[in-house]
Amino acid sequence: MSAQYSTPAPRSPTILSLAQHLRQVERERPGGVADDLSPLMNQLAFAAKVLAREINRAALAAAAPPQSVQGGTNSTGDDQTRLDVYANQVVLDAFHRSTRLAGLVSEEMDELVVLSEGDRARMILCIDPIDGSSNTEINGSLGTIFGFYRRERTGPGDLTAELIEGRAPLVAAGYVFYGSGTLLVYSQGEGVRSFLLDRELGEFMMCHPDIRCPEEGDSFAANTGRLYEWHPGLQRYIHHISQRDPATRRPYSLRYSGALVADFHRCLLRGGVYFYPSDRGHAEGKLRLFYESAPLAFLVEQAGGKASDGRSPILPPRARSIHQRSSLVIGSAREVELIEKFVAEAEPKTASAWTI
Ligand code: FBP
Repeated sequence: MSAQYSTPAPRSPTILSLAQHLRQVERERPGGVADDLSPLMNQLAFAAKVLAREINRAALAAAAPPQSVQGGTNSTGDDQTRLDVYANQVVLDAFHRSTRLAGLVSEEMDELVVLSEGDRARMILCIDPIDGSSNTEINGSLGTIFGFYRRERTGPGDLTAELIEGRAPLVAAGYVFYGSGTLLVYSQGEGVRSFLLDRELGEFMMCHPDIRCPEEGDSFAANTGRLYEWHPGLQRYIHHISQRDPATRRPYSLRYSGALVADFHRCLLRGGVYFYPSDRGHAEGKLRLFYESAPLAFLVEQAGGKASDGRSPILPPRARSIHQRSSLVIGSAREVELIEKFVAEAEPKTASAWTI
């Protein structure tokens, strides 16, 4: 006798792929950002799958010198690894037939590349194809960081000027974290979600439907090797969080992986703070506004956290060039505020003395 199957009551699906989620948002918000974003996010997810496969074997490739560093130096003076160059090409290939993308800015390319002047090309993608490049050869965590900036109109125009003058606001952002699993975390302005790459299905599957960043934390991520080149307020902050006081969760633990994406992901899920201030080697900070600091600031604010340059909010990005650097303090709201308080209290009377 065959099994009797009763008709189950309709309920929201627990198994949801990224593609299904994007279609769902399109249906819920027709005619908005989602229409442009869905095909672009699917193309980005495809590029991430290709990179995840390559990154899986990056340590092996790097074991055969001199292949590892073949890239030379990028426009912001950083070494380019073979993987940086390869990843940049994967991203270009993934979007080169896109009718929705007007232009692309990458850490690995000097200038913005115009892709389409068509009447549906409203978005500009700013991307760091490989974040944490120094981890490539040691099988460490790596990431990809991206932001979609939406133009006021379509058609020919000076896209670089539109970005720098703030005429193309950030409307969606995220990162891919190549760690023990491959996670894609993103927001299009209605909360933060994560999707885990199921290699058997070849699909990004919903993992966290609504990520909230804890208000407080007990860990920090920073390259303390540069402590004595930092703003005095930051030096006093490190002293403060190193004192024992269980009531205020001190001493904090240091968790620094060499990859912003990995350290930020920990702060986003567990609470804590990541910061990269200016130092002797990086007068304006190290991280680039349009494809590192601003996209992560968009995400953390969507999740209830905060992001600043130690004094003022990162968003909206204020820049003179597409590769503009900024100091970054990001993570749990209370922890970012604590750093801002130490900086403000230590500001020398003559404001020009220290950059943060
Ligand atoms: P890349 O995008 O060139 O990798 O630079 C960013 C980054 O690697 C971050 O991921 C990381 O947090 C930081 O720089 C590490 O810098 P440092 O080695 O100076 O601590």
